[in-house]
Amino acid sequence: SAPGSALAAPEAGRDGLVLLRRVGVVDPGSLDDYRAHGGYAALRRAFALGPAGVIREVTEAGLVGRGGAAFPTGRKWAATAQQPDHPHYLVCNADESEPGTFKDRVLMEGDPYALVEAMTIAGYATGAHRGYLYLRGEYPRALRRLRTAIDRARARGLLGEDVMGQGFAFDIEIRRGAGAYICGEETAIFNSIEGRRGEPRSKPPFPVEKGLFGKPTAVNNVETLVNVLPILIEGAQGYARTGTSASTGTKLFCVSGTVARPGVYELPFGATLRELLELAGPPKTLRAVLLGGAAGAFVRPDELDVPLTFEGTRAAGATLGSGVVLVLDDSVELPRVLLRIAEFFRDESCGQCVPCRVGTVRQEEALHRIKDLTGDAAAGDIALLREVGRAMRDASICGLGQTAWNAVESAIDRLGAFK
Ligand code: L3W
Ligand code: SF4
Repeated sequence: SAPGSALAAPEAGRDGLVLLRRVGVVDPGSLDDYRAHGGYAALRRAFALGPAGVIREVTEAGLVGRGGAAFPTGRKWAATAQQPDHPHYLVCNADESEPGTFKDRVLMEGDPYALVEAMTIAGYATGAHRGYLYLRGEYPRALRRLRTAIDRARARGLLGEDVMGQGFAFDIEIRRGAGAYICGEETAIFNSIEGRRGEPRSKPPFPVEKGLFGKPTAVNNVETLVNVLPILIEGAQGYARTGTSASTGTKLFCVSGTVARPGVYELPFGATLRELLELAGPPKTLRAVLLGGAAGAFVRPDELDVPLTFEGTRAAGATLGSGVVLVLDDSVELPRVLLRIAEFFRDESCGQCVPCRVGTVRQEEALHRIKDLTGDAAAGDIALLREVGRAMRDASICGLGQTAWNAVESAIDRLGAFK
């Protein structure tokens, strides 16, 4: 569809909803109700296509990862499927912990069978017979509903030794996180599942080659997996008609902060930030929007026409990340927000590598000082922030350290913070 058309959000009616279409409609505890609303048609189609056919559809649909990095899902699945080493594993990253992110929770609580079905399809495509669902520890309702969904699917032969009587064995085990942000990093998840400290591993080797237990592993975010259902039902071309050519389909946005109607909104890629804010009820005096979460960047009120696509936000020097849209009005004290972000990264750094372990502490200290200083002293600390930020970005092992300076940098350069 054309960018901006068919805007859809729960508040705006259900037309155009793809990922959220069953949320709030289907009984999340009932497998029969899920089937009555189209459930398990995609898995049936997957068996008709065969594993290579499923990967072809996902690739042609242009699906890219929704955890923030936008890596092509079809390429990840193909790389996993072709590995000679066995067994293969599937891991669903449901450790949703990015500040301001709550979309996967809505999917898991509102439509848990969809994730179970999507994981089964991913396992079939990649040659995995075991899937681990790594769930954020603070999501007790999602845990209950997913447990029930897995048990009921197994009881009906939709998981287990012979899924749908098709001779394919697949089962899902839930593992819970324990509150550490870093355990959402894909290789830290492996360590956590294996019973080790939740610290990231160096990449390469990438998980598709050496992942969980050192075996080929496909890791996908919840929202990414749930997209596979409409792809198989509508076909790659039908799916790709929504969105832009480089960002196909729809995206879930987590809108919070000073808006009248915070919540999860589903929009076709290509809608603008302005259109999203209109749906959520923008503040009268907008100061900035933090796009992409703590690892993201600030957008100014004069930049609201940025298209919400991976390519559009990148061109504007921002990022879509996992879909965080944190709205700040004029009453906000920017230095306090920045300090809160810095504190978060200092707290959540796993401490494994020096640039991040030390850099996140130095960043927080400098922000503390700047808050109380002006003129040359502040300029000196801003120079220090830049130097520390560059070291973290260039030399950290994982995304946490690499992005820990993003928001602060954009506040200084784009919003003129501390002037
Ligand atoms: C095979 C290659 N696989 C890359 C795979 C890689 C991973 C995916 C992305 O996430 C994002 C950041 C923030 N052969 C490959 C390959 N892969 N090259 O592709 O990889 P990568 O390394 O680009 O990113 P990442 O470290 O997985 C970084 C976002 O994460 N973030 C926080 C997100 C939080 C949530 C949440 O709470 N739900 O999503 C913080 O940094 O946007 O872009 O699978 O193995 N040659
Ligand atoms: Fe740990 Fe930070 Fe290094 Fe990542 S960048 S491995 S979180 S210390």
